[in-house]
Amino acid sequence: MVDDREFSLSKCKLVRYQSFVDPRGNLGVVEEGAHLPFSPKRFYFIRDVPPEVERGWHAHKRLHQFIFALAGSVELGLDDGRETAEIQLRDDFEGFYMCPMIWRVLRNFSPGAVVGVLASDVYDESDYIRSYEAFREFAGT
Ligand code: T46
Repeated sequence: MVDDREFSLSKCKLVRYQSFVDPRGNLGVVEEGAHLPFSPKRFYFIRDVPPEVERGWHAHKRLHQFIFALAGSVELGLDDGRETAEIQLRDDFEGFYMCPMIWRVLRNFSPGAVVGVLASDVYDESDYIRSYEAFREFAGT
């Protein structure tokens, strides 16, 4: 069981990251310290999601992540075992810092959406909690 006061939705936040927009196009910057409260060790992205498909349906025990729409938009359904929230991310230089122990569902990917994720650690299946009941038990809620 983890200390649920340590990781809750109140610890997550929308973060506006740096942008440089000029006639040549747009350049976005996500940097440790300035925008991320963790050191990223991994980047992955999700694209070509068919309409109506939902991804996620899990939580992480220890992983911190920063999720942002590189193109299009996506909705995040979030649950810390006590509270729920819905957040829409768009390709507007704003991403979502997600602390550990948040159950998440990604849904309503817009056509052509590309979702980028910076993660605090390398891939580790044992960090996933893929059953909601187990998540609530682990969270002690
Ligand atoms: C998350 C949401 C936002 C790897 O082998 N390495 C990786 O780094 C990742 C992220 C995935 N995989 C494999 C594991 C599965 O066989 O790729 C396959 C699809 O992963 P998953 O079903 O977990 O995908 P999503 O979109 O449901 O979840 C992903 C991340 O796994 C998860 O950490 O928070 O995106």
